[in-house]
Amino acid sequence: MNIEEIAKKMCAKGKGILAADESTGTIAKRFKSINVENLEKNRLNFRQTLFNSSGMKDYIGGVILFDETIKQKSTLGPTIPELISKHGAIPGIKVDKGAKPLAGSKEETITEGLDGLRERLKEYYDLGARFTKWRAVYKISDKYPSVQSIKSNAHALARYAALVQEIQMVPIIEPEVLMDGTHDIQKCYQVTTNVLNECYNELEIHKINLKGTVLKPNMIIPGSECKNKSSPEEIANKTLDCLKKNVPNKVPGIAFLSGGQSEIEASKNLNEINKINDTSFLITFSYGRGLQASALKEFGKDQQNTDNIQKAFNHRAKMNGLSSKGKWSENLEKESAA
Ligand code: 5MM
Repeated sequence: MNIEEIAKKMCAKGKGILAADESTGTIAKRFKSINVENLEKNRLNFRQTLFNSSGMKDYIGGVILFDETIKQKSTLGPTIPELISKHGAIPGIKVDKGAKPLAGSKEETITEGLDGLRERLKEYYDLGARFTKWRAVYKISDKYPSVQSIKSNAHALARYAALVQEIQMVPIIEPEVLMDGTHDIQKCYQVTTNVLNECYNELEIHKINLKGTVLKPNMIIPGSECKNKSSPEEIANKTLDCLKKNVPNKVPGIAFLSGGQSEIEASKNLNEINKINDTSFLITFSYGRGLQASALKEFGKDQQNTDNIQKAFNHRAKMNGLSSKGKWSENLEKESAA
């Protein structure tokens, strides 16, 4: 498959992406919330249980892994990338080295990881990865994001994407405007507009083949502490409007991050977006918490109860698969959960 075909397969109708690329620090937080010790064997057990779920085949087009995970052999026999491929999904890898304080604007971050990236990509390709992910993070406040943060992160994303396409892998471009704060939905719309504009400006300068990319953006939603809540219809309309105005048509797929929304909110909003979707983009999910929160709870109750963990994961995967077609409903949510 060439990169344009891979990008389409990752976002195929009814399917989305499982973001299981939590770095050791992030998975530590997730495990702490369920009182599980952050040991390599526990991380492997949780992740291989998800990757071996029956829901993978119908609803998951790709899985984003962390460096440790892509190199692990499952206790079920195959390596982790083999296990994912066996279930019909494409293995991918997070290649950034995290968001670090931005010199000159230290309350903001710049995502690092470009040094030595060409060599790391070769290693990941040989391990079976066919797509990659790099996440830039922008916070909203009275003075942020700064022009410095918008420009430097877009530049890094474009340099990353160029290296990834050089080795024939698909770069997921993830510019995440955080939902933390009291800002309203309009502010999120404006900031996301500026961020996306600068990203596509840099991607053009770096001669990226947009048909071989996937965008992983935030939805347009009010800040988590904003007093004015928005309906799913408003979120869907504003999100689609922002994408139509700022994302070139050549981009084949858009896979949202859940960004701290609850599992149900993330499904409901994605569904609403796809009910309206009047664009040429395949619009789907690339959720971490939005796909794993319930399964993680089950893992916390009993790490060996594979059935319950997989049931929880299969349910969320199915619900989001429906949302990616605009076919989710509250009733199906309850029926399928029961
Ligand atoms: C799964 O979490 C990813 C890794 O985060 P760290 O590098 O900070 O450990 C994260 O990039 C994730 O892919 C996206 O934020 C989407 O996840 P959510 O939970 O927002 O859907």
